[in-house]
Amino acid sequence: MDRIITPIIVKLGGSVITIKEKPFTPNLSVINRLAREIKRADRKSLIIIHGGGSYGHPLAREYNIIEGLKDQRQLIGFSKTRQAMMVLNKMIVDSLIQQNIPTISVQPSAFILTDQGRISEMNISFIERMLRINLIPLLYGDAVLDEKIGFSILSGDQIASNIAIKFKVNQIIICVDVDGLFNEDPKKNPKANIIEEIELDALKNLMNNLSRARTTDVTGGMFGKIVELIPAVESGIKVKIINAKKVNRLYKALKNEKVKGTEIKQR
Ligand code: IP8
Repeated sequence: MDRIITPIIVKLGGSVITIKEKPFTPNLSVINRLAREIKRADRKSLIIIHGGGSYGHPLAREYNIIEGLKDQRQLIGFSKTRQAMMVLNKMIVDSLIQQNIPTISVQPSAFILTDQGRISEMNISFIERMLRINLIPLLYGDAVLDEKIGFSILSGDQIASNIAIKFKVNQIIICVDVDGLFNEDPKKNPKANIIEEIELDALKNLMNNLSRARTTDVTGGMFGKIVELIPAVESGIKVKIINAKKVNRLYKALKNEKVKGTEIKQR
């Protein structure tokens, strides 16, 4: 069997692929454009992971899935959250297949188990086999079974970080709806500057400025993202945060061309 080419991981944030303020509303024009950019970039070895956006998060919040099973009434919420993610996932697979990208949807809740929200079991051999024959695995943040608390929410960022470490990837591209990390909260201070490059130590200091409160994500928005990505950066993986709502940024990042955004490096 062929040797595996080191993949790049692309995380498509929920704020990019859905309209965050409108429950269950996909941003189809963006999804389709991103599929075209991925096609044009023509990378053979790629793992794509998407977030929950206005599909997974409202239900996860309504039924408090992240805190685990405390009340039987949450069960239907667990089902609905998983189902909503599959509905969103289908639109993204359809769009990628439309571009002739050989995408295979991989349901995280069917092969990943958590222990109080942290990945405890994950069999990546299927993903590895897909990569060996140039299939593109597509995963997503999901409602998953949990060893201790029954179930929980697993963010796409935690999946991205874990898989990146397991496959020793060189780079994770994080697609969000802002231009990158800023030295201050740009929503509070419009004069805030974008940080083009940051090392891990400086990032840890900056973490205090990343607002936790305003987010609609049960998994913590930008703050939660960074926390999840730190282990990947610590193991030498480059993380690039870009605004994928802007045309061609994902394409350029995939082609390793210079693109506006924030690059997080170990040192
Ligand atoms: O948007 C969360 O994934 P994320 C998925 O990557 C659900 O944090 C089900 C809310």
